Amino acid sequence: MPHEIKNYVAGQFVTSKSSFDDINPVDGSLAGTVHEADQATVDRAVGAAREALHGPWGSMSAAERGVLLNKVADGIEARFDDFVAAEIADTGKPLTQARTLDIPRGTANFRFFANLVSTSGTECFEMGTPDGAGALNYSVQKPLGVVGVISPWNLPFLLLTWKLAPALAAGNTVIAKPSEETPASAALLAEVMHEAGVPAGVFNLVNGFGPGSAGEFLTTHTGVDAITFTGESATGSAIMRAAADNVKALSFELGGKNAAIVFDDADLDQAIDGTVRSVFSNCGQVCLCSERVYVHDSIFDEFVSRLKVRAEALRMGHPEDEQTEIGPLVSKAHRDKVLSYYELAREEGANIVTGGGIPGFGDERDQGAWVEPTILTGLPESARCVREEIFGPVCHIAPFVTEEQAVAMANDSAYGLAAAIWTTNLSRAHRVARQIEAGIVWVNTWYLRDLRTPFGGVKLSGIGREGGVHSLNFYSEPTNICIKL
Ligand code: NAD
Ligand code: 6OD
Repeated sequence: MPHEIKNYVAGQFVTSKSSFDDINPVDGSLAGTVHEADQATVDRAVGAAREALHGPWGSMSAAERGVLLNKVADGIEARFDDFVAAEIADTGKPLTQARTLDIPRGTANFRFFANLVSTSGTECFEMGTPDGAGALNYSVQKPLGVVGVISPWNLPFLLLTWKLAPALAAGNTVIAKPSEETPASAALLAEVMHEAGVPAGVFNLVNGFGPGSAGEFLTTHTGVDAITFTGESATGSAIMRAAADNVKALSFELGGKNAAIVFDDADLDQAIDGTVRSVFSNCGQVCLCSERVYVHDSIFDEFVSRLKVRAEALRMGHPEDEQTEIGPLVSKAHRDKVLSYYELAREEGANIVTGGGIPGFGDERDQGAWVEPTILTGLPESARCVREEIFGPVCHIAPFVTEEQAVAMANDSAYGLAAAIWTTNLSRAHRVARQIEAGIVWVNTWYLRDLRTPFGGVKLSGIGREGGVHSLNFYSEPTNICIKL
């Protein structure tokens, strides 16, 4: 039964005149109808958020906000299966992944920042003065104000809550705009916020698109103090321009074209397992996925043929099937983009080791957004398929001979989000990791997360860092108070 998704403004669920379809990418069926927020709805949300800054929310201590956010986490846990079902209906991702990663991380995000903010303090400096009496400097940490949270479709609930939780923990009020492709889990979250007793106006939800819709209304709104955004680098540029007029604070987690380097001293079983995960997880739709794999010349052929066997063995299936390892892409529009890169790879002279097309099922899934896991070799480093983010289940594998060459190839990118290094040589691991131009470097693992660590990218991959105190530092700012004694 398709669901109806409303906006949530000033503590009320509101409809609008215009709506759009929420499509299930497994088979192209209608998952729901979404009310698109117009300018007036966004204006009301901004007004409610500003008012709430000065209401009960503004006078709560960090510890009291923490209690409320832990209640939100309890509410997500109580409706765990509903959240899993919503995430699957929007994305087609395997149930096993939604159950073990997406939804548990949403809960963990709230608990982690609720607890962190409750135990955070500020700095204090005693200073000398000419009269010998001295002075005391201390700072009070204040929220930024009204924060617009704009999130993408690939890990919808994980990435939305990764921003919402610290923004709220730090005392801001928020207006969330989830991706138009994946609005369902955010709508459930609005219900949980409501039931948990989060004061009206503290959390608002507006649905819609980017340009000419809720996204642009938020980024150009003079009542919004900050924008936190995860999505494509080109969208980041557009938001930066839109937000420039009233100098909003910006936090950007953007695209990637991540490298993996497999040295000849790697534990090959471990490197292959890890590369299967880092290339094909979530059907390649994780910003951290490896799209460029560099393998030492002496193990290149063995690596390629073993990865091919593993890619071809990935079980494509219905998300609800516990055996399923890989689902469809998020939409047919995104599939067109990924397929256009498969075509471009052929034009650029790639060797298609496996995949390169659309799987045939002979059932309703033929109406969905499926593509084959794909491995490419043989392209020059200048090829567009090696330089541009594809964001699908695909990688290009190239050989290298020296460590210096591997580092240079990995760094030869406009992006700099994450990298994975596979080696058993400890000195090499340290030496190479610090030379890589990326915000995150994993050694002998991939996507292993500690929520306290800095998360973000360099170059086109973003501005700033999220995680632990880095998030709290973005979502709040200190006022220094100097007291002459
Ligand atoms: P996208 O940039 O198309 O959309 C992201 C969000 O921005 C959506 O909510 C969309 O409606 C909104 N938006 C689009 N144009 C806008 C505009 N002009 N003004 C305001 N809002 C606008 O990204 P996507 O396709 O949803 O997500 C995939 C991209 O996100 C990939 O590039 C991926 O690498 C990146 N990503 C990065 C990270 C990270 O942590 N660095 C994490 C996840 C995804
Ligand atoms: O795990 C996280 O905290 C995080 N921000 C993951 C981002 C994944 C990108 O698709």
